[in-house]
Amino acid sequence: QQTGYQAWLEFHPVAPGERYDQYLAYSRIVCTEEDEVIHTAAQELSHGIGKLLGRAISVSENVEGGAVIALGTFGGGNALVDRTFGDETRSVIKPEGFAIKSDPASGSIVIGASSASGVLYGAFHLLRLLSTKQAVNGLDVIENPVNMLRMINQWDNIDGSIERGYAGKSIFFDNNRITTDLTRVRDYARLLASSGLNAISINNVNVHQWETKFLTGEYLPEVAKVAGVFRSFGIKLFLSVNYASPLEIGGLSTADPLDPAVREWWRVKAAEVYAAIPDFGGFLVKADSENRPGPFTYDRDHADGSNMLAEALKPFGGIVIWRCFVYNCKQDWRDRVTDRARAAYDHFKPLDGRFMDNVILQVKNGPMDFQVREPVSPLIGAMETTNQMIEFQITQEYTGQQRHLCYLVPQWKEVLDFETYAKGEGSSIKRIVDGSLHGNRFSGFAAVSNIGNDVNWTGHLLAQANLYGYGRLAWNPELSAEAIAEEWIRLTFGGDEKIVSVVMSMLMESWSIYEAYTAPLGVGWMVSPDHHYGPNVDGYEYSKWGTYHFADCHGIGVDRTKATGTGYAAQYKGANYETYESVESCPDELLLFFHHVPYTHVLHSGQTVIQHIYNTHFEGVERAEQLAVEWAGLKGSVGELVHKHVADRLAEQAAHAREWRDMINTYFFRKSGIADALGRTIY
Ligand code: GCW
Repeated sequence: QQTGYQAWLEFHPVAPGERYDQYLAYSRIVCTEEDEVIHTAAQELSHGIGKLLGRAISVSENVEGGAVIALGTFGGGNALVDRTFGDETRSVIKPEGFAIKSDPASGSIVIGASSASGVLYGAFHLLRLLSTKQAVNGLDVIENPVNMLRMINQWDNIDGSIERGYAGKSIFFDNNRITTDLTRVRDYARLLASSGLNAISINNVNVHQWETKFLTGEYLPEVAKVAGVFRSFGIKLFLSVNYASPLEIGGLSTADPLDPAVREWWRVKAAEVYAAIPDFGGFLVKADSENRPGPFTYDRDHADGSNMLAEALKPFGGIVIWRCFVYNCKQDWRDRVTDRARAAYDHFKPLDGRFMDNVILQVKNGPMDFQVREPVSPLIGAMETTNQMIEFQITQEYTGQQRHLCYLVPQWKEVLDFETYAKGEGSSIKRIVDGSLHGNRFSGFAAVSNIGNDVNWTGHLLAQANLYGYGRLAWNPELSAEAIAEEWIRLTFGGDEKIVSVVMSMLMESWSIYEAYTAPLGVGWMVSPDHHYGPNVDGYEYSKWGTYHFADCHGIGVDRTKATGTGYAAQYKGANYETYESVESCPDELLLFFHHVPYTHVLHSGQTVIQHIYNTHFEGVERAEQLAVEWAGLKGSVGELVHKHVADRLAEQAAHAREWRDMINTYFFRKSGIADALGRTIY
């Protein structure tokens, strides 16, 4: 039962009449270079086209004769590539970019790039055109990735569990060993490369005892094998490392970043890692965060800590990716001054200018933690001389855990398009994380993966759209959420227009539906503690995690204004600060993130806060039920097993949405004593 295993690389056969004859014209794939990644590209073309046409297409070195698909690097020896692309094209292709052009003389399609990975991305691009049945005569494509680092973070543990994983166990680790059969890892590498990604860290940022040993001879040879699999798809391997490694595996008595013995230990360690993996990417570090060790223990700061690692990696071209998810996770709920939302900015902004140029700060998209709705992190863009990358969460920790449908690309798009005013107008988040605004040496995207060893990778089949969409967006943040969804649907389900339109509307509505029946108006949390699935309005209200809504009988929300609150709003620049500071101009969807207001406060929508809560929760459930109805209409159009699988998830979602609705509505009815204007049932 391989349902969904091929994901967007299913290559549904092209029917005669659907350009079958046009595609059939290409007699072979011409590849003349001896390079692992280019060979991968040729094999992928041969495999994909073979499946599309239902007949084998061979790979050959013979450039002459007939219409072919040729691929290679500029000046790499493939005569068709060299003949097709002149200096003008070559000069606009960046290291991982590619060009695809039809050669009118021979009728061939030629893929050219300046690097082997560019060739691979070009091959996957062509396959995407073919699988979505597009015309491929007269092609003239030029593509360059907008972001340099396009990375996936696994939160996988050596025992096979996955922190915040909702799709089975790890494909990398099992029973305290690195998996020896790497077939599935290879299939994952294909999925990642075909969506445009180029980097992966394979272990959880919470690095526990056994994973700390990945840096030792006990595990390095196995890690190197995994790196080898990813290498053939142009993907660089990184490891999450434990800041206290010198203590835990080095026999030192300190991990103080300014201690010469500690620095020396990391230098030697880096050399060992590079001896095993010459193209190793670098270290990903969660330090002084949620009880993980870090430089604070030694009264040092995050610049000291990250620079020490950067110095060790520098001779080998490695980088340090240092996470900014640093806050007080032992807060007293009675403390009304400390505000978790402020923490990343308060910790890191003063350090601007102190980081080595091979350090990148990885900042979560919002100031809290991947809630269904948060403002954009004010730290992104606020450090002019520091490399930054953004972190998204593909795994749906707070957005339905892949039991509910929540297509996250629209949320990410909103974040990327957000105007920060970091350097005046034109300072959107996407221009900061692509490195262009501040002229950074390194920058890009990272995201927490949503895959596990479930047959369909992501638990909910439709959650594959988030993984695919993340890769496509990292390649080009200008792509629309709809365009990405349409590609994904066509690649996954084939070209049936009814499927395209139904699934498209389901995906595009899903984030707003999930938001409607869960935590209202940007307030967040209200989930069951620890596992974070399902409603619990006060679950985090009297906890140590800095996650409060302050609902009482009069009103709700967190006053984060400068005038009367925690001052968080003042971390934003220019018009953003003014917009959020004022209760009049603050957008409805973020009102309770920035302000504490009475239940009778009237929103821009014209509704009171309490009536908004009731309305969205009743409507949210109806809309969730509607998703199931829409999907039911596809019975017979999609495979039976897939249909049942998704139908089951949607039924569970609708039932669970009712639970959310009734708990939230009842809670606020009891707190406020205000009845629903429409007299619907509240308990
Ligand atoms: O979202 C929280 C999660 C933790 C996670 C942490 C982080 C890996 O609940 O499970 O730890 O964020 O991002 O470090």
